[in-house]
Amino acid sequence: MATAQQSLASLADLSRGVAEWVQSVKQLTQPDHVHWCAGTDAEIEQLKQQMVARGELLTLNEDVFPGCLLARSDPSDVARVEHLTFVCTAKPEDAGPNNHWMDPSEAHRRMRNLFRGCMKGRTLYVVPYCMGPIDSPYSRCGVEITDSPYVVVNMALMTRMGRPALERIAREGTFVKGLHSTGELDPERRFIMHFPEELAIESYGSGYGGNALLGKKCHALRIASWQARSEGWLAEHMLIVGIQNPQGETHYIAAAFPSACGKTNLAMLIPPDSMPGWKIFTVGDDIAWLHPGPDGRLYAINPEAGYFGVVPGTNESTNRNAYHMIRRDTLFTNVALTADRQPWWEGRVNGEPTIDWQGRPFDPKNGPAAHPNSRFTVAAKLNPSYSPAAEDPRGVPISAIVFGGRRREVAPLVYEARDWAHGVVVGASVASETTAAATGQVGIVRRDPMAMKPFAGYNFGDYWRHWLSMGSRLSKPPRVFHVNWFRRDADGKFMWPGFGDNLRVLEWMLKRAAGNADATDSAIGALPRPEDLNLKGLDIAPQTLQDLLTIDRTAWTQEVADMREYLNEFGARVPPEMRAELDRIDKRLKA
Ligand code: SAT
Ligand code: MN
Repeated sequence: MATAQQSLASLADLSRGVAEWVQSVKQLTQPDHVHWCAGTDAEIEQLKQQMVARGELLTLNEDVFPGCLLARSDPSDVARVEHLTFVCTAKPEDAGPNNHWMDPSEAHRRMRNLFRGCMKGRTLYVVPYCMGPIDSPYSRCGVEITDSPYVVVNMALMTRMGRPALERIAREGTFVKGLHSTGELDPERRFIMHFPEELAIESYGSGYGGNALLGKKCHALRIASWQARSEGWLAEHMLIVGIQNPQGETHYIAAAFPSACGKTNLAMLIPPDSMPGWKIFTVGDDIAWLHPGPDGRLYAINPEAGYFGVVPGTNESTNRNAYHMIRRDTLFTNVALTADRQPWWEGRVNGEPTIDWQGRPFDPKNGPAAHPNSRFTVAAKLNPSYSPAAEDPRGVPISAIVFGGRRREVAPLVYEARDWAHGVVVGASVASETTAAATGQVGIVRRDPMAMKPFAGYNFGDYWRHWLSMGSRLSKPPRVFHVNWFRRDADGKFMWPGFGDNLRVLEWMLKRAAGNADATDSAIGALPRPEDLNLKGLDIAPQTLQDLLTIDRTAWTQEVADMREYLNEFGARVPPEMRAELDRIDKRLKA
């Protein structure tokens, strides 16, 4: 205890700004104890053991899943809550129609009422963290105050957490303030508030990932996107992956897809047997911070240090890397259990569930055994395809940016934007079927520009303008592509095999970027012809491939009209260049 107290005192001494803020939060929330997280393995181990002793974490089969634990959330608290997530800027139009807005003083007043006395009987944890390599000029720090040890354990996996982060904060004198309490887990008393002008986040009433691990979506996307706009960079919902060809050259791609649309799988892709010599290196699976580099290229860092991935569907053939990675030292949330206490999920292939995600005897009448948004939290370093470049403070140079959504129709397998400005319109027109990652109906197609609909911390009109302006800061901008792995045929079957075979599409992109792959020019951009793709060893009917690579003029004319209408929601803030791009596409569709 004495050493814990000493370490507490010396950590607090590191940053007066943090200590003062902790003091004021302590007065408001009235915890029984305060614990400053140093971020050591021993500290996290002890925390886990306390949670196991209290029944808040369950141990799993140590022979098969060593070091793994299971958390079960409240059944009403299993996903992000977009309807309860607010961006609180002084002017409502700065948050834009893409966000829910609340006046900052009203939001603070409400949150103060919720936080008042909420930590009585609990421990207040001070969690200093760094988003990005600790020595990167692109990294940014924050401090999360939380009363959830589950959040602490997750933050220790997902960020560079503890003393080094606090030391950096002391040096820089600035940090993002995130205040979180699980409260009563009452959906009626749940809010996720962002104050970008104050670099502050207040979250109450949920313990779920994106609502509660404030370094992730709240800081690294909503607050960071706001900062990035004023500082000349981009904070994006993108995986970063290095692709090494058989000649030994590695090129990096950043790709934006909505939640639960396969970012983790693409980031850890296993090349098909028919593509020997190809290797994949994962830099990140969810978030990219992108900066213009000294050579006029765009450089990316992954602000995170771990993965918070969707479990169902993970198996030896869909994602072998992830399947092996989550065999040890992994925190599972809301999966089912087998009779011998192994975690189980739909699509695991092996084993049978006996206990469902809510701890009840499994009965198919109650729905799936694992929650469709059940998650694994695991350190990125355990990924067999983890790239050492993820630690490079300069980041990695990006050759191609890829946008994609989950769409049964309209969008072809892949197409390439004409130039950067067209690429911005391609990104802005991403549409996707909703998934279990957010509360609400699943399978509804909605616009999700740059896969940032739930995460852009400011008005999309201004965001697109910022994206356009980034083009002029880059003498060698990445090529921009759009993909759709989820096209279905008339029988509802997926037309493209996806997973490892997506590498064939990535290969074409990299060849385009290097100037040595062909394509046909279409109204919406450049499409590969079947012969432009590496199809060796791929079992696909020629007609299916043809259909995947053809655009339907009528459907696309409608798509452009829909897009125009969508842009109108943002009124005068939409850069005129975007409407001009749509006019150009329209004209070509009609020609
Ligand atoms: O809940 S998270 O936002 O962390 C995961 C996701 O929805 O992408
Ligand atoms: Mn995500």
